[in-house]
Amino acid sequence: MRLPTPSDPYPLGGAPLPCLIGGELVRTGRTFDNLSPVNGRLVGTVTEADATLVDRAVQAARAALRGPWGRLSLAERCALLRRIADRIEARAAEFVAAEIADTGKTLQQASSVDIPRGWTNFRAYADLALARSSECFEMATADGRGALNYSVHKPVGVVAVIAPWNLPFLLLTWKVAPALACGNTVVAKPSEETPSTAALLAEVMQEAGLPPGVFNLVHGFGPGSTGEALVSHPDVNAVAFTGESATGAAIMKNAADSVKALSFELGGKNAALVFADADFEAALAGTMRSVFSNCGQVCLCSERVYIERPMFERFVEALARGARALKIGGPYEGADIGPLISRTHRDKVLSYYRLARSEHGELVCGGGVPSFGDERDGGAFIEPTIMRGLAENARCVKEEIFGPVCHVAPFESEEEAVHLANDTRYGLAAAIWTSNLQRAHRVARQMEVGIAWVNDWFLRDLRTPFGGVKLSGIGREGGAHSLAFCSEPINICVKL
Ligand code: NAD
Ligand code: 6OD
Repeated sequence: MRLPTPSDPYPLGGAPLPCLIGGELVRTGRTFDNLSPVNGRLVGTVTEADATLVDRAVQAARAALRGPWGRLSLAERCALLRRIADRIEARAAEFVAAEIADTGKTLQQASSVDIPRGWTNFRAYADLALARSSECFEMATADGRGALNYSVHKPVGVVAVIAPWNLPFLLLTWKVAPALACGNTVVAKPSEETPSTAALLAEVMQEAGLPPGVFNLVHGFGPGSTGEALVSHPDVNAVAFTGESATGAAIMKNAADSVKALSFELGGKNAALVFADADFEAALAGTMRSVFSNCGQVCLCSERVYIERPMFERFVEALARGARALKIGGPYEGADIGPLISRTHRDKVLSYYRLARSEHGELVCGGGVPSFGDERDGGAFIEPTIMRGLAENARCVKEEIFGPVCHVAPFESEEEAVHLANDTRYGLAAAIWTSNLQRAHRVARQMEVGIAWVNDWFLRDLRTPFGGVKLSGIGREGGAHSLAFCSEPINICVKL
């Protein structure tokens, strides 16, 4: 893959980013600004879709269900998905540059995780949809001739896809790909913070030859704006949403009147459990990654790190050394972590750093804002931070912060470790570090989460169930789970 350089122009410069509705690029004059979190400068302006435009997008998606798209065979649809993947890969440098422009994330993160996962999502769901089988049950009947039940998968209809800003392209395509693979049409809304890779995806959809109206893109905000209009639209059949738990609750209310199918991937307050028998270096490197990757802005990040007492002080010292050594900087500077997504989000994370002090915690390292003496001081950079000494019911230990921060605490026994990990209203992911195989299996199955990693973190096989329990979500995505959400099975019972 050719990597972009800082001198590459923003790939979508010029007119405001348009919405894509029924195959037409639409600009209305109603726009909002997209600011760079690296320096606060304007990246570009974006067309905001109001309720009228959202309605047009939904109607275009409905109409496309009855058009050529609805008549394509599964193999033809999957060939289109592969063409989309190929076009993304061919334009990878633009996608990486666009993701970086919106988020400020490091070149390494965008080019090795975010964008490759985008094209992989399309290929994976093309493979999965083609390999899917359907159920068949033979039954006995009173006349002795029997009957055959078999199921056929039909599309759900119009699927609304709403994505957050932390892994914008990865998470948007993660939901768009299975929806299209199953023959649905889509109205996608990226986060207002990160419109650019979605805008490039709209171009790619057209290049790949997707019929008009199959993929529609609306930009805008959530409450009282594009997002709310989309999820309450009566002609949207299903909503696939990733974002905050509170937003999931709001969407649920607005989707209730038309009883839409919902798939929610929500927030987390994930625990890492480091047992004293763990490989120290592997656990340390893994925990550095699980706390600080993407500047802590991954729903799976470990914000609570529990370490078995005999290893506690040594592990905390090493973790703090690692955190202090992280290079903070702009996307093209070879930094380990970039900025948070915005000044507003930084204010929220800093408020937790202050709260930790007032909750009688100690900041082992970090807690502030770095100073560069250049334009990056206008950005949203923040110091990686480790807290200790907080009570288990402190807000910093209970609430999702979504920054480069964790609280560390010791545990005395396996039972206590399990109790601490599960003592939260969230239930997304856990990371368990141990060299005791029996303990690994025993502890993992006691985790009240959707995803438990043993001796690794964020190792993904796209066929596996992905999602959370409690406040962390509804349903599972990944593999057969996404295909099931995106399809309506119809059982056909044939009397023989
Ligand atoms: P957010 O909930 O603020 O916004 C997500 C999306 O929802 C955006 O596109 C936003 O415009 C839209 N939105 C907001 N209010 C809406 C409403 N009332 N109706 C319809 N749409 C609305 O989340 P965020 O701040 O963009 O992302 C960070 C959050 O996402 C964190 O809580 C993180 O844990 C979570 N997240 C979860 C997962 C997961 O897989 N479980 C993955 C990534 C992020
Ligand atoms: O890897 C994935 O499929 C996925 N949904 C990751 C989510 C990360 C949260 O920020």
